[in-house]
Amino acid sequence: MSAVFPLRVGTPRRWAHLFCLLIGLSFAPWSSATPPTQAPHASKPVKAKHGAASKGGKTRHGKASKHGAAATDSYAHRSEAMQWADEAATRLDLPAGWLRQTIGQARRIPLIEQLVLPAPTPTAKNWAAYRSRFIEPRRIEAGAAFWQRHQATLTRAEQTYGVPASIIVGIIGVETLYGQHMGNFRILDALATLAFDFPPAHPRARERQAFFRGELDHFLRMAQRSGNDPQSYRGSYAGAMGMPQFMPSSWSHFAVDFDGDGRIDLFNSTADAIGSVANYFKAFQWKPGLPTHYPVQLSPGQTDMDALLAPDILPTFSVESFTAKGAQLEGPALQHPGPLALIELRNGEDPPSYVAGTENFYAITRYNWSSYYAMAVIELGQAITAHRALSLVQSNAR
Ligand SMILES: [Ca+2]
Repeated sequence: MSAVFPLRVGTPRRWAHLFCLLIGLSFAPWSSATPPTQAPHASKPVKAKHGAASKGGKTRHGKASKHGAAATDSYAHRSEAMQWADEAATRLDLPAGWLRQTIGQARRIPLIEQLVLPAPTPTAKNWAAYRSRFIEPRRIEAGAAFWQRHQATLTRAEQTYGVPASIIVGIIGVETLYGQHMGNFRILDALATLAFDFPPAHPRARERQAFFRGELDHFLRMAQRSGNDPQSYRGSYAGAMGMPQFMPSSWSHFAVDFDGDGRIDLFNSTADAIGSVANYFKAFQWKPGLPTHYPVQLSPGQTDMDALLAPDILPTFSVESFTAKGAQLEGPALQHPGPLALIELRNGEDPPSYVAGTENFYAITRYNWSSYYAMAVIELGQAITAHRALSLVQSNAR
């Protein structure tokens, strides 16, 4: 799985573009009209977004099709793609005829080539604005209903993997609004486009193209193994799939059959989605019982901000060194056993927000490499927990 790669602060939507240029990630995960999709990834960060499919597009031939592809954009007509298919059949030990046929069915989607490029004009980071997109009544209510409906499965996941229900519910809520927005691009088209036609204008085009060729490998293997039609899979423009928006490599490495029906289905089995999210965090060193973060007070002029922010979000400081640098903690935080990071969340023109992030905060950023994303997941989970408690009080009062 991914090498530890400490980030500066997170990267809400278009801001992510500039940030990605700096640190070598490729995608801006968020669109203003839609929830962020990210993708748990096996070796490189990938962020995707939902709803981009609705933008549609026209082909260069002037004939519009759903995602801007025309029949002539089929990879059946591309000799290098078919050559890749022949090599992949040997490398992956898959039937050559099946693989040639599958790649021949893939279509190049020009819209996706645009979507992976960094935004020309980055926007100022704003946690308050970002937060308001996810900590919202309809998502909280949908999350409470999801929790209620799948309470036994969530409890079993917590017992099995040590990951609290609130985090799992927060992830699936931020990712796809509990399965309501799983993306509508054909995964085969998306991965083929990014594997064979990754835009050279991207600052890390070569590396990203190699990454997507690896994801296409994983996708082909899982589709062939499942017996499903590879064209039937749909998801984000970057190839993220199902309720938790797993990339194919994450599906291969971390997805689990949590309803025991003998197969893994992150599209239709909520239990498989819940178990897979929990298993992902267990794999990324989630520590059962450890808080994700604590409040922190910073005194102007008395805090060594440069030193505290230098490690980015990687938990580095003991409580003693954290407080010695002027970051004030209180209550349980003073007994925190592990390392801490100073998490800075910018608020546009207003002063930034800060928390002391633990190793579990960091674990959430392994799902999507953004502290804004992690904080939204945590706060959505907290808001749903509070909503459930209030509902319980109200029902007891009746
Ligand atoms: Ca299953």
